Parts: sequence; structure tokens; C-alpha cells
Amino acid sequence: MTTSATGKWTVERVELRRIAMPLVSPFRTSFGSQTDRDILLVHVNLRSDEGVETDGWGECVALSEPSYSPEYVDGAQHVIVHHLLPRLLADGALDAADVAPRLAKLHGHPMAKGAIEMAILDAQLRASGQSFASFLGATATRIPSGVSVGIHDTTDDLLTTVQGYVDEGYVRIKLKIEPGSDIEQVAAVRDLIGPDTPFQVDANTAYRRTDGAHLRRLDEFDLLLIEQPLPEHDIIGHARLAAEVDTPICLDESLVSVDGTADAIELGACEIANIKPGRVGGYLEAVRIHDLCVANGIPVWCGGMLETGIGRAANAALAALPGFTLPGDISASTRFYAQDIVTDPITITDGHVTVPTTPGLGFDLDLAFLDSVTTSTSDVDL
Ligand code: SMG
Ligand code: MG
Repeated sequence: MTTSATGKWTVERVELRRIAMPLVSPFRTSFGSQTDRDILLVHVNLRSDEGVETDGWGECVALSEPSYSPEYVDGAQHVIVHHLLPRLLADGALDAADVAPRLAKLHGHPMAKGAIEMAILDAQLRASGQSFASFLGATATRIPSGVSVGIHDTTDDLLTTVQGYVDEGYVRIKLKIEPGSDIEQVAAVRDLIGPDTPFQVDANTAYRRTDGAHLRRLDEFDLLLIEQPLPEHDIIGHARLAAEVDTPICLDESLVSVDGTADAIELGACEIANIKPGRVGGYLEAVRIHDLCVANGIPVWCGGMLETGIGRAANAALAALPGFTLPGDISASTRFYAQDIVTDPITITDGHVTVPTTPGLGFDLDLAFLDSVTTSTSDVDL
């Protein structure tokens, strides 16, 4: 990875937009049900010393409520305006690699920080005519696409949904589970998709250390992994569970930095890593976690946060790095949205997503549609 696509940039303008995007169907996890997304977009205009002007977009993956992680979209917008941008801009011209170090003394808020870094990355890559995949040193031109399936009220409904995704060609199924909606549902889905389709589960922290014997019952279904069974801070609990259960334990919510990931790996708590750029403060930290995992023989895959075509394009480039050996949650735009805010939404062909090669993060906005779903815009006083 090159650390800077061009020289340093002055941030001329930051516009924050909120958009309302209904989901095509409710998405239920162990922490709640989403029916729509209220998404914060960060739009930056940059100017170089030579007078080159460019702009770029970032997508903040914070949800409406602090339910997946402590961040939530109103809080992210507040911290960007009142804390992150003033601190970031105090030291003058910058590039994307300066964002995380300049903001390091402000605790937490990785999704807010990541959205700023992303917008600057998009802008500087557009100026240099480079694709994100090339900037990252990505090797794959297409990546396998997995789909995340929510908790359903009945097993019949679940199987209908899963069959639909199988028919669309997804190469890997991930099923959300929680106590009371796990063994029977996993058995039924495994029976439906057969022994050869890659299959994994995600508990979003719904179990406790004492659930080891129960989760061991999942071993017979030949799952790729169990994602985040225990609360995010319970690294020791995950290590004990990894020793107790044959199915590999994968961390999602627990991994918020490269250092924390190194500790979790050393403790035996992280046999597989779900890498989500927003959760770890941005794509550059995500790459560092990828590199760490490769060095330690830990398989990684790219998670999803129901992103629009902005975030999904960038995720597809990230997932084209060589350490991403498992299919990610990079499903087609239509998995969640009837219409996307980009002109070239992610589609799947033969179970795969094509890695974008256009300059920037790899999307072009459908500005008319974007305007039609915009609920507010504000220019930050810089
Ligand atoms: O973006 O395809 C997607 C969704 C993937 O399941 C997904 N994300 O814990 O991994 C996870 C969840 C977090 C978001 S749930 C609202
Ligand atoms: Mg998860």
C-alpha cells in the first residue's frame, strides 16, 4: 500500500448529508430489527498547493442507535463537527494517512473517524486517477459474495429467504442467531443448502461464557465459523470458548484496532477475523489488521454494515487483498436497497462481485436520487 496518492491537501469545505434509505425487508439481529437506515455521508472538497481541486465522499457506518457498538449516527455527526474536524484541521494540510494519527488523542468514535478518512481517500485518489484497489495493492479482480440472513419468526420463512439467496447465486450463507433461534434453524438451513455450501453464524454478542456446551452443538453442522458469540470485551471468554468448541471463533465487535487484534490472536480468542473498516477507524487501520492476520495465519473476511454503493465499493476493493480468503458480507445492493445512491451499484454475477477499477473508491453518485433521499445537509464551519 502506498501511504499517500499525491501531496498534501487543504480541506476547503466539508458537507455533512443525512440520507434516509428504507430496507427492502426488515433485518433482525440479536440486538434489534432494522427497517431503514439513517446514514451520514461526509463530502469533502480539497485543494492542493498547486491549485488542484478535488472532492470525495465517505460513508459513516454508525447505526441510528448505539446497539451494534457505542456509536450512533447523531453522535457521529456531533463528534465530527465539534471535535474531530477542529482537531484534524488545526495542523494544516493533510492526506488520508494523517487522519488517524491526528485524531488518536480523541478516544473512540472509530466510525466517525473512518468516515472522514474515507472521504479524503476518495478525493485524493480521484485527483491522482488511481483506483482504491490499485492504491491498496489488491490482487483479485472479482471476489466471492456472501449474504447475511436475519433472524426470522418461523423456520419456514427462513428457508424461503435462504433459498432465494441461493437462487441468486450467493456462495456463502451467514445466519444471525441468538438463544432460542439457533440449533434448530442452523440444522434446517444446513439441510436445505446441503453439505457443500459454505455456512456460518453470527450471534452479535448474544451468548455468555456458560453457553459453551450449548454452542458445541453447532459443531455437527460443519460451519465455517461462529462470529462474535460473547460480549465485545470478553476476550478471555472467547479464548475459552475457542478451546471448548471445534467450530472456529471469529471476532467482529471485539476488534477495534490492530493492537487489540494482536492481543486477541495471542490469547487464542480470534481464530478468524471479520474486518470492518468503520469499526476499526478506517480503511488504513483495516489494512494493518489484514497484514497482522496474514502474518499470524489468521483467515480474514470483510464484514458489512448495510452500506450504500459508496461503502460497498470500497469494501470490495479491500476484500481484494490477498489475505481475504473467506467470502465477505459484500452482497448485491438489492439485498438491502430497492435503489442505490450510486450509478453502478454492486451486483453479483456467478456469485461474485467485480472489484471496482475507476478512480477513487470506485463509485459514481446518482446525484438526483441522492438528493431525493437526502433529509438534511449542512456545511461545517471550518
Ligand atoms: O452489510 O451485508 C451487510 C450486513 C452484514 O450482518 C451484517 N452485519 O454483525 O456483522 C454484523 C452485522 C452488523 C450490522 S447489523 C444491523
Ligand atoms: Mg457480525
